[in-house]
Amino acid sequence: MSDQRFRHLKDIPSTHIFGSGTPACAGCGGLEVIHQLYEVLGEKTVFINAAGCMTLLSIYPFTPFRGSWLYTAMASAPAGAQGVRDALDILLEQGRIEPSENLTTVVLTGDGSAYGMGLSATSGAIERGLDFIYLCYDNEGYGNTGQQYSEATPHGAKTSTSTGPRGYPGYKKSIFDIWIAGHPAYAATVIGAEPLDLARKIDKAMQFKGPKMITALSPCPTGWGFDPKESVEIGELAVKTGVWPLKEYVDGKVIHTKVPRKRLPVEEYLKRQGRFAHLFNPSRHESTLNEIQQRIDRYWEQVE
Ligand SMILES: Cc1ncc(C[n+]2csc(CCOP(=O)(O)OP(=O)(O)O)c2C)c(N)n1
Ligand code: SF4
Repeated sequence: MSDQRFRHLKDIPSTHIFGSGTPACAGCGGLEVIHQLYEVLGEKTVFINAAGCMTLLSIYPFTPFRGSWLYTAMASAPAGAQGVRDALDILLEQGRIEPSENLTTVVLTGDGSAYGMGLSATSGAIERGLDFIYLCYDNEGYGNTGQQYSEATPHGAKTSTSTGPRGYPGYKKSIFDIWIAGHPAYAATVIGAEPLDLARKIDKAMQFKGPKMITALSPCPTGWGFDPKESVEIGELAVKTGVWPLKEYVDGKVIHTKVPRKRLPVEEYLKRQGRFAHLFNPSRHESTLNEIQQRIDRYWEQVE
């Protein structure tokens, strides 16, 4: 079982197969997650990458990936993954490649694609039972083009397109709930700051054939406004305040893999990030702060 493979942090491979020196920002939480996923999956993995920050990783002739990587338009990564999977299956069936040459097919996409532009292609891939892993690194905005809001942006956050005194007026939607409505083989939320939880989930996902959906909250120093060295701490606070529930969907059931029983006040998370600074200075926006806290409390009351 997966939990036996990764019992302790030291059980997680640390081969550094994901190359260093990428063009991504220092402290990028998305990069942290890709690194951890790649360690668990190994180099027999092909990435199908929707346009976003991570498409800058491979700039010919340089790439941090050991194997293949394909760049698609924002809306099309799951369709690209279908083509790659079909090609591999045909080659396998015709004996033109050995089973040992098979590749794990992974879609890599930001939240702009996952929650918005790519949702239709994703829904189709789930419906067709495509055998792939879908990884959304969720930096809660369109990072590559200057952190415009996306449907993953949290209430009250300032983005380059939500500049009013109260920040983004909308509410982050739950991509996890949207995915599980389609009954994928597996779905999970993860975060780089909880590497053991993440490794166990990737390992468990690999035991299923079909669509395996993973969404990772990805602290983004550039878009969220914090020092790159605080990236892991911000991720830990997202879990400890209950902002980012860690959970998985298996056999039609949702299980929380970590329940923060003594939750820290959400302010501990918000006040560390420039995108929420206007909620504290020059004066406190009590109604917005209360509303954010109440929504988190309501979520966990239903779980506990
Ligand atoms: C249809 C379309 N509209 C706009 C763009 C320009 N564009 C390139 S990357 C990007 C942002 C993508 O945001 P997200 O998916 O959240 O990934 P991130 O940049 O945060 O990694 C945009 C808008 C595009 N490539 N395609
Ligand atoms: S903008 Fe954010 S998500 Fe994009 S590379 Fe920089 S830190 Fe990573």
